[in-house]
Amino acid sequence: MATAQTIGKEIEKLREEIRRHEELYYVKDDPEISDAEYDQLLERLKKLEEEQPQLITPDSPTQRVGGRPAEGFPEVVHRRPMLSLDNSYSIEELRAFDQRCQKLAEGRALEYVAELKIDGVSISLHYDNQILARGVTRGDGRIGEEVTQNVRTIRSVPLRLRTNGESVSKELEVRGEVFIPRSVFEKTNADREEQGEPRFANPRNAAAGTLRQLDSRIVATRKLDLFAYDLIAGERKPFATHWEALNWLERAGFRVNPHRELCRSIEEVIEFCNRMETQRDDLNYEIDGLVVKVNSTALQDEFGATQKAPRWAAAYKYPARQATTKVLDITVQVGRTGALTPVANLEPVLLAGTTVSRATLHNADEIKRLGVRIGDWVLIEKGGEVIPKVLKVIESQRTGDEKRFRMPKKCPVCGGEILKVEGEVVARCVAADCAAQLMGRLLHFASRRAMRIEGLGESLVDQMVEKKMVRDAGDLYQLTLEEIAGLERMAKKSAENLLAQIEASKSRDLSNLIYALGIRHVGDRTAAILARHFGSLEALSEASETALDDIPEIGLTVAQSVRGWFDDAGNVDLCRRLQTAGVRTKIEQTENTVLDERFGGKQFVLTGTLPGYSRDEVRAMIESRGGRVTSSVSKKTDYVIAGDEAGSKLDKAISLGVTVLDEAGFRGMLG
Ligand code: 0OX
Repeated sequence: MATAQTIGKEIEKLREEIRRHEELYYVKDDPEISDAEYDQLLERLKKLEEEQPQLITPDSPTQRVGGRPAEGFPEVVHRRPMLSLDNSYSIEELRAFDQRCQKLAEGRALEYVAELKIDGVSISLHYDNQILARGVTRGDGRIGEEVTQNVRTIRSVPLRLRTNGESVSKELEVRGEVFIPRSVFEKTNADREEQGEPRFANPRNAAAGTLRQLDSRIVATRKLDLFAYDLIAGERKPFATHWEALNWLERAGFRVNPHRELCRSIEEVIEFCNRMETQRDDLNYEIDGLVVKVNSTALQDEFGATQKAPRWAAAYKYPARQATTKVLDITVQVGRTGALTPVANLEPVLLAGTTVSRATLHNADEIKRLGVRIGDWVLIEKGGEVIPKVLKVIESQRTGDEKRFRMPKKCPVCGGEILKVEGEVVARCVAADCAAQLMGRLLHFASRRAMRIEGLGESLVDQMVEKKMVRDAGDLYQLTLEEIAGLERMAKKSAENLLAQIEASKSRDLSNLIYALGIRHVGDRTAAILARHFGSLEALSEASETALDDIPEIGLTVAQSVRGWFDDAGNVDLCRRLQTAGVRTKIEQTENTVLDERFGGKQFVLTGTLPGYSRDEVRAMIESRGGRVTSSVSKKTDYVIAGDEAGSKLDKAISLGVTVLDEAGFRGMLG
């Protein structure tokens, strides 16, 4: 029998454990357990405290809304606390939420708004006279951190609200969820790995970590995004319904998640919930459930809140997409840069509707951290990345027959040397003639954002490399119809189509070609900047490291990488053969000169000084992207870039409703 004393001991132990995980999660952005496991610990603590309410202390993790703010940014007290949500884990619990609301409504008609629960971090945005004044993180719900500069880099946060002639309150607060799109999350982690930094565990940690970056230029590169979900004017809600508030937010210039529904009963909410669960993987952001809110703001006020959460809203959490299975083997893949990625080959298991037989182990450090061995039972999770990841080893299932895994000393594909640079976590095959690297390079060359050679997929490239038909991308342009038609599963018609695709790829833009070369650290945007700056492959190949580093958007890492690539005789030969084959290597008059649609055809006015740039530099950056710089502000002006000691042009811009960017905003726009 559990006595009050033994329960007391368990409570203390649980609190300690939860506090430790909260610190890992909220302060260090480096959780050790899954959310579901954390929720279980907290639920257990709540249950024990309910049994022994006299043991509840104000410092118990059940008595606060969330984690505490990290150091480094000024603290701000939220005027209205940013409450968290009560979680439901089953449809029955959702119905119970409805029952509670029905009771509180005392017979009055109830409507609900069902929204997606974006797996990001909540933020509060303050607008004074329609201008963004402050962005504050949720923090512990009562006190957050001021991260205005970082928020400004989020493109979907309007710096000025559009009022469309409606009168609006002088002080408005917009709340929303900051998140990192899946595609950006994957790239961010790949970059971090390359720089020898630890991977973010999930998109939410990536968003939280990014928002707390002290350098807003780094934030700008991460492409955070925001969905707005709440509107407050002073202390009150300005609209009669939440639905109207969401629509107003959209009109004011915010991104409001399009997957939302006005429901007349809880059954309609449940239907929405089931429908969205099947669409979950098609979204470019992570969701972990949905949020149901009472639509009438008068009823919201009436229902009020508990210490922790409003009574008029609830979160429904989708079941965790986790499964346990056995690691049959660990193999190593070699990518186009020679990077070795260990992969767990799993006993096939059904996970969120698909059969999973592989999970990434990322790198040797990750294997060490997890302690995973061949033959282990592991917990895997399907999260923001394309392939599932191993969360942890279930040590209690070990038999003693498990085998430790060691990263190979030689490349598993070509037998070549492997190099691990001090401070980097990734080991690479450095052999120049590695077939796996060549395959990766060719697939990258043919990919959509590069030379877009449709039909040149894995199986064909594999055969071409195997038969030594191609040694580099230049050889693709020497292939004959007979050679292509001679490959397995290649009908004459398909061979003709592929040849036509290869021919068509010769006239892609210079920026596509530069990206296609696969130079490390040169993504498609950097490639576009280089193309515009140098105008030809030849000029780029001759650029010194200093000349490259002098380009405002190019850093030293990229400059060194580009120079190093062109210093390699094999690469110079590849460029020469591409040119001889008739591949376009110059910017042509006909080439799309608008690099970025945000600048193309837009009118800019500069006022004041930007400490990071000279006026001429700012002008050049705008014009090279297809924008125009004019001297006076008018209704036709699209953006005013206001630096230090901005003059009357800023006042005029504000009075005319023209979007105003400061230096951080401008950098954000440059990407
Ligand atoms: C989300 C999300 C979070 C306002 C009332 C209680 C919580 N993660 O997408 N919070 C809310 O609502 C607040 N809505 C959401 N959609």
